Amino acid sequence: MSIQKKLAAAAGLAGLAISAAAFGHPESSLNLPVGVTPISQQAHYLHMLTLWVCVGIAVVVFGAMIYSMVKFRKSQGAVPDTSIVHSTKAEIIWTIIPVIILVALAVPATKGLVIIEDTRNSGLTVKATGYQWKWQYEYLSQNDGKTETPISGVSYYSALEENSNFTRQLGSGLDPNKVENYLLDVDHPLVIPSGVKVRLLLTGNDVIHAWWVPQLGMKRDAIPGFVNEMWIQVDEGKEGTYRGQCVELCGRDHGFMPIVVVVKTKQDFAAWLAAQQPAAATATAATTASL
Ligand SMILES: [Cu+2]
Repeated sequence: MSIQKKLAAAAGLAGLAISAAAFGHPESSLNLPVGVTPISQQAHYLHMLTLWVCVGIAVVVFGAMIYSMVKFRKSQGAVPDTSIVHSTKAEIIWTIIPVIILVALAVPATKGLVIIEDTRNSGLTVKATGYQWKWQYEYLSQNDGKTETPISGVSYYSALEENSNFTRQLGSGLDPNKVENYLLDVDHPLVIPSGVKVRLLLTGNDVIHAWWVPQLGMKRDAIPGFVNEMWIQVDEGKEGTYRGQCVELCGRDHGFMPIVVVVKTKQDFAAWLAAQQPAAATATAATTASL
């Protein structure tokens, strides 16, 4: 076997291995994650549906091309065809079929978009503000389906965790490989309950940032002067820690403002929120007293 053929075979095998890894493993870094919210699962479903439609089209188109090139090659005495070129019937068929495929894909895609934009009937509203280079989370209100209850004084900054921060400094002499969740950990994560529709209001205080946690399926810009909104609802039983990053190039330390979301059960979240409020109330009282 020539070197070229060996290289081609090796490349083919590597490609197959990568494809198998990408599609066979649920947490593959090459494929879109399935995620833990209805939106992320819907996005994954649409992504895979479109992928397999594209694979089907590629098989048909490239199959016909390769078959035609091999079967009707000049050395076999093939002569140019005159029936398909400028055939109105053929042109109508190859226009209508792609239109049907696109419309068929647009229906589930539009349904998904409508769901993504529907932030009504949320159980918790949190405002996230992007700063150079950290996030601020402010818990605004809770809704039990009947009444909207304001949450007072629960607001905090979420910045890069200090081990990552020390290690990242030029000439720190520290080994990033020894820092757990290097550059993907914060001092105060966003805490939300599972099984509750959480509405997130997004804005920026200086430049444009963007909030993205892949497992939650949502990414949206945080723009100064505007309030964007989105919602996330983590499935019950999927409590845990989910990580993301600012995904808008927002300046020198853009790579150092990660996002961490801790999802707790409804009961644990209620306890956490109650624990935050006395501290917030004390801090407010102290500020007022000092004025
Ligand atoms: Cu940013």
